[in-house]
Amino acid sequence: MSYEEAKTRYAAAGVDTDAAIRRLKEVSVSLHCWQGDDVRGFDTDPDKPLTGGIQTTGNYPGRARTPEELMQDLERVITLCPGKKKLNLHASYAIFGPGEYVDRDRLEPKHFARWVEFAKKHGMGLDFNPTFFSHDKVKNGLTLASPEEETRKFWIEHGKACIRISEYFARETGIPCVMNIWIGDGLKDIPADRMGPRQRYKDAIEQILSEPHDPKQVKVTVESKVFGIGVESYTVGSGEFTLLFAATHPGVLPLMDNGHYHPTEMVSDKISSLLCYFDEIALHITRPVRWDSDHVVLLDDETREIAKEIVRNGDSLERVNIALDYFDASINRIGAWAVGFRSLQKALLNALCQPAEELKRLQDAADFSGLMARQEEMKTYPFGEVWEEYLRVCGAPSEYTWFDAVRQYEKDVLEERK
Ligand code: RNT
Ligand code: ZN
Repeated sequence: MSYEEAKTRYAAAGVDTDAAIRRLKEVSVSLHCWQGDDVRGFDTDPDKPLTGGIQTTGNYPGRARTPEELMQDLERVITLCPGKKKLNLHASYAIFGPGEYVDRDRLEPKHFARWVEFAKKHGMGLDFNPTFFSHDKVKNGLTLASPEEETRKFWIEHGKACIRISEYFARETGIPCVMNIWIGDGLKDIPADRMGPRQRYKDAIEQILSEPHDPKQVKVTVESKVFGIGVESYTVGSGEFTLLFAATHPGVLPLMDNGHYHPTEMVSDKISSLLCYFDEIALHITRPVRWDSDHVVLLDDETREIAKEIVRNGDSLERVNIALDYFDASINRIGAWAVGFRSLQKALLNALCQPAEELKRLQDAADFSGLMARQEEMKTYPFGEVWEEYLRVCGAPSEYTWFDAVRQYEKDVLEERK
């Protein structure tokens, strides 16, 4: 079947596939830098353990070890992925000059100048994350919620430095920067004091926010979590905590990571609730397998459903800041990166190719058998041809051949990294 035939088939269902393709081309998805090097970064010893309750598993050869290697890999990934991208950086990816080093509380825009150059070269905006993990000053698993004044102060200064860097990103690229606050602070076992750490965390974020910034340019988000490895009993930044923090602090947006909820809780069901109250929200799209394992995003049911919720309801697409968050060290990292990005693009394109108005009408008319049948019919529409057309329009490689480039890159570049 050709694209023209697929288009006609969709048109008969009331779906304009050309319009869907045009629409998706304008949607930016934030590509996380940390899939390329197993979340190690460059500012501390890369062999230091990853802390904060997150974990990368696997030892596939070819990990990026330097900023140059990471940029080289990112360039490869970018060419494999259709659609508009932002680059999502962590503060731990600061690039120092020879002999230069400053701790995280002293980071400056200049330490990210090469990333700005990279983003400009690729016409991308930049998003940012303070890095509250994998560092000596994580004390007893705590950062912003630590009972030690000095520890807290260090991390507050880090947060403020990151606001200044985010402002710089927005200014330089002309695209607003989403700055996400996530801390892994928590306790392994039953706490005696649940309130104290939360009060300290609240106060610490407020201090970070006191750093002058334009909330239209630097969009501060707070990410919740249910539990982390080694901190199973208590998480300071729980769902209620972060959602209410965002709700009570103008300009702050909630960020939902779909690995951060109990297994039967679905982020796809939460998006519309949050959009009833917030002008904008943010997402980390990942694939939790039994826990927050951060497996590579696939075109699975929940990813499709999240995508439908993002594109539904008129202006929702403008109000959701979409980012990816996964890290798999057990397979070719370039392939992992691109499979995740391409899968999300497929889910979004598929969502844009649904007869949304008709489906809503069926629901409102209580025609539930019709609704079920129609939704099932749409699953076997010739979506593959629409996807191919989108890839063509974006100049990205076809679904039938794209992985050859990954194999070739592995041979030419990754295998050389010994
Ligand atoms: C951890 C959070 C957080 C991190 C990144 C590296 O559970 O999901 O977003 O994955 O900041
Ligand atoms: Zn996340």
